[in-house]
Order: sequence, then structure tokens, then C-alpha cells
Amino acid sequence: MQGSANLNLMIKAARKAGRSLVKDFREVENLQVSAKGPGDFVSKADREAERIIKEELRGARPSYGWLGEETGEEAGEDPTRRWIVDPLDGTTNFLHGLPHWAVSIALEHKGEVVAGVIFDAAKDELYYAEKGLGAYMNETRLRVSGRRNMIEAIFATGVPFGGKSTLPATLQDLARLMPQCAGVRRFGSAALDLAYVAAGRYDGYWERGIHAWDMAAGLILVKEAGGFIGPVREGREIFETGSVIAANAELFEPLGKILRQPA
Ligand code: LIP
Repeated sequence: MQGSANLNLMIKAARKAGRSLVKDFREVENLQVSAKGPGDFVSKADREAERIIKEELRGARPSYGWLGEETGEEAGEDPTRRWIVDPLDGTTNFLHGLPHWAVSIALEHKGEVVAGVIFDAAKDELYYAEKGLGAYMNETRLRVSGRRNMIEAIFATGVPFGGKSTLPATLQDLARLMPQCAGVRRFGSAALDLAYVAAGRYDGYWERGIHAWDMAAGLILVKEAGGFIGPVREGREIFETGSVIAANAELFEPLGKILRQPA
């Protein structure tokens, strides 16, 4: 795909941050056995990845705004455009030496995500999409799955940890959905969950209580791969509620119906 200059810039930044994280990940694997553990080291790796991305993106487009997991929000001279960045999505996996984490970079224009890049550096899988141009993984065009029956479908979600208020609702979702489908996976990276829906590996995904930077790039990947996205609570904005449902066209409604049943 012949992407825009902005998309190429995002890919360059994601690859550069990914290289830095891969180096740090090797060290994290060694630190698992140390008494102190890799906690501080991982925080530093995360911040360094955001620094690299910010330097690339803001250096090239100084007028764009910024929303990053590590450094928060910064307004730009151009109020219509902002980068939405999670330098390391799947931090808990990274911390435990599990090779399932990614760099996630999105570009928003007038409130709509118009380009997204997710780089799974440990597996060398680069996902990218741009409005109207389709979604890709490395050189391969992505399409959502064609499954139509809930009972054959595999869904992904994130189960909140550390006493988050969305835990009871998520457990209820699981109790309702699991008897009606072929399985639910919880791999620990919202960005990759969405990329996997775009790639047809999962038939759908939902999660409650996540942030714009966890999902922004993944949302355009799913849309450009022919999937549907929406909030768990109808009539609200995805970013505003921090809840999202993504699935192929056939399973989007049935999945939403199950998740939206009153308590
Ligand atoms: C994490 C997600 C994970 C989700 C967590 C968290 P982080 O992002 O991707 O799937 O369940 O709530 O938001 O903190 O690793 O960037």
C-alpha cells in the first residue's frame, strides 16, 4: 500500500521504538529471576519508547497535538490533529517476559482516527491502516473473519486487574458470553486484540474501562479490514466511555446484544 507521508512517519517511529523495546525485553527476561524484579527497568523502557516516538513525530509535525500514555496531553497549534500514542501496550506481559505487547500510534483528525500503526516487535508483525486505503499486516491485506455463528466464534477481551471498577461487569459479560461461543481469550494487549480482529484471527473483541491510547490505532485497523466498531453503551462515544465492541459485520450485533443485557 502506498501510504501517506504521515503514515510513513508513524511506521518509522513505531519501528524505532520497537527496536529499543526489543533490546530492553531481552534484559527483562533475564531480570525475572532477580529479587528486585524488572519493575523500574520496564517503566524506564516504556518512557524511553515514548520519548523516541515523540521526538520523531513532533519533530516532523510540530503543530500537531499529542496524547501519550506516559506524558499525557499537549495541545498543538493545529487543534484539528493529534497523535494518540501508547508506547508499550501490554505492559504487564512485557514485565513478565511474555512476548505479546506492541507499540500503538494513531493520528486523529477532527475527532476521527484517520491512520493507525501497531507494531508487534517481538513477532515482527507491523499492522497499519489509513482511512480509505485498507488495513495491512506487513505486506498482506487484512480482512475480518467471515464467521457467522456465535457458537463457532472466538472473542477476546481484557479482564481488569488491581480492583478496577469494571471487574464485576466484565465477569458478568464472560458468564453470559462463554456458554454461547467457541471461546474467549485474554492475552493482555488491547491494541493487539483489535489488530487480531482486523486480521480475522479473532471474530470479535470487547473491553470496558480502557483508554484512547489503548485502542485508537486498532479501531481504524478493524474498520479498514471491513469490521464494525461501537461503544458497549449505545449512543455514547467510544473514547468518552472507554468501552468498545469490535467484530465482523455478522457478529457485531449478536455480541452487542449479549453485552448490553440489563444486569
Ligand atoms: C493495557 C491493555 C490491556 C488492558 C489493560 C491496559 P497498557 O494497556 O492493553 O489489554 O486490559 O486495561 O489498558 O497499560 O499495557 O498500556
